[in-house]
Amino acid sequence: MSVQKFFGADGTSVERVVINGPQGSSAEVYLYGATVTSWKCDGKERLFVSRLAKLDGSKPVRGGIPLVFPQFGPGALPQHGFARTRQWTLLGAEEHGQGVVVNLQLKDNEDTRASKWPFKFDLLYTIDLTATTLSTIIKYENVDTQPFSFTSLMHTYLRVPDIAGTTVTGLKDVVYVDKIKGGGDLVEERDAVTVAANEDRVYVDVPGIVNVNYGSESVEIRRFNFKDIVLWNPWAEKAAEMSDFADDEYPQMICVEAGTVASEISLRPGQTISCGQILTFNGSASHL
Ligand code: TA6
Repeated sequence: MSVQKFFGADGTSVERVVINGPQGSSAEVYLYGATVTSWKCDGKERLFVSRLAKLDGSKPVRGGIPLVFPQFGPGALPQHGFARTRQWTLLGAEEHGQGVVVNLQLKDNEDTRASKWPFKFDLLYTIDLTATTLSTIIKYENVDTQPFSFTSLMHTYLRVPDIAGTTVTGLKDVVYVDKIKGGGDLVEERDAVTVAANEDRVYVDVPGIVNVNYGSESVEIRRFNFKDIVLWNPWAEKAAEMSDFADDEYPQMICVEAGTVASEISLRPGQTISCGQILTFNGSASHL
């Protein structure tokens, strides 16, 4: 088990770290946006990153786990907020009995304080890799003198062998908002949700564990203090509109994103909350 640092062109600042965990597991994190860009376990890559993704800090990474904070979607700030386009600080890394943990930090700076969300904050991001799990938890702290509210999400791009053979379970009877069809609240009727077109849905207050299943394998998404799940696939039409996403890639990915976006998280000065997810790869898919 180890953690390797890779430096940027200037040779002094860390650009990304590679975490080598037990049983051949590994993960890669770019300090730009604290974006996890790779998670390998059981010998395969489990996250999707477009082959056209920008990894030079010129725009958010098209793939992996971009972090959405303090605003989900469009709004007063740029789409999905500023956390995914900021340089985070590597605080350190350490091994523990089952794996390796890496800590990163983002604090407000002159730019964020000049933005439409000018509050003082401190985010501590803990990424923990074990043989079959990747845990990503953020501790949000209000270091301002004012209360503040925000929405946040882990915009996870999962790699799948084929979207046609992929299902998402754990969403039955959950209220959702269809951002494409518009209209009011709907209720999911399917045990196993399939994707066969451009989908963009916000499932609200999802009670339990969600699984993404393909063949005999699955990735379990266990949320921690996050209420909602966003499900997205651009399909052909939206893929064609994105310069950092190749037209033929949409069948190999599905975004199943843990967050609190249908309501806001509010923190008083000095208050903190920890939210995140634990992704578990399951080779036997015994839950199906
Ligand atoms: O999370 C789904 C979503 O909000 C979609 O509406 C789509 O815009 C996607 O995120 C990608 O957003 P981006 O700003 O990364 O192009």
